Amino acid sequence: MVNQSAIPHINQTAVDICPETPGDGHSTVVKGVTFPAMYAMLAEWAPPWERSKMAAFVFTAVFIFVWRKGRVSRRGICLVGLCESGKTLIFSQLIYRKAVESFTSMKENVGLLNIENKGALKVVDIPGHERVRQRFFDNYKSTARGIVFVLDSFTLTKDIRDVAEYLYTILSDQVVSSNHPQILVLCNKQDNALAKGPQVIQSMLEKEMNLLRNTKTNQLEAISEGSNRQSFFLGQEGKNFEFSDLPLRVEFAASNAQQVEEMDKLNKWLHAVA
Ligand SMILES: Nc1nc2c(ncn2[C@@H]2O[C@H](COP(=O)(O)OP(=O)(O)O)[C@@H](O)[C@H]2O)c(=O)[nH]1
Ligand SMILES: [Mg+2]
Repeated sequence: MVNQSAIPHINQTAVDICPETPGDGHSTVVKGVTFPAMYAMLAEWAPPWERSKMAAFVFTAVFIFVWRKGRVSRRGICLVGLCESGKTLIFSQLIYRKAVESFTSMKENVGLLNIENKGALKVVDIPGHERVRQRFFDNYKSTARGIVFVLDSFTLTKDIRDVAEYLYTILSDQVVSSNHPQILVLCNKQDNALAKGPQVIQSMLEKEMNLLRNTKTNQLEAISEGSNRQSFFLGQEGKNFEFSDLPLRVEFAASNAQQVEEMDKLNKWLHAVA
């Protein structure tokens, strides 16, 4: 947890803001008139043969309106990853422009990050502890415009199974699959001489996610004959797992959170996503 009293408030910061209620601002009421009421009014004037065309048009317009509004209103960036991967240090570098020593946190940190010409993003540092991380992610996932999955590029060899499990859970989450936030796998702690680079990490994770997918598929088929298969099967059937087969955009980048200037890939990605 970041020591708040020691931190200058550079941007507007808002620690522990409640997440937006999913669906907020998605109402299709325009100045007190609902779309169904508008349609009924227009339908009275239109000849009968034009009504089905009009219904299709209104339906498409409402769909685009709601979809765009949902995307525009999602301004969250979730920092996720195992404990000790560097999430809180990255959070403090982004929000306070300085490194703050942190200890294992059981609570999220929330702060606003202004992106030039693009408005503010709400950055949320989700605790990595296995017992609490899902609950916090569930609170914020529907507001996520982007998800930064942080990993320690040095300890990855030892932690590969845990890292792949957590990443698999996030990528197969139903809200994530339907909202399509952009995903960045941030290969942190690159200052360690034995750290693996992003390309090697990508192929290590692809191999591990492939094994995991086989295990999960076999387990599920053993108990329920594949009825829930669609909800977690990632990638393409009949071939090894690859990130490029996902309907989500998943990118890989390197960082050293101890030096702000070595976080430029993350900053560029945030700028593109905002
Ligand atoms: N050498 C090095 N240490 C880092 C880096 N990022 C984080 N750390 C350190 O790793 C430890 C865990 O970082 P923290 O941000 O608390 O991890 P979190 O549990 O994911 O929030 C702290 O001592 C950080 O100073 C990095 O890029 N390089
Ligand atoms: Mg932390």
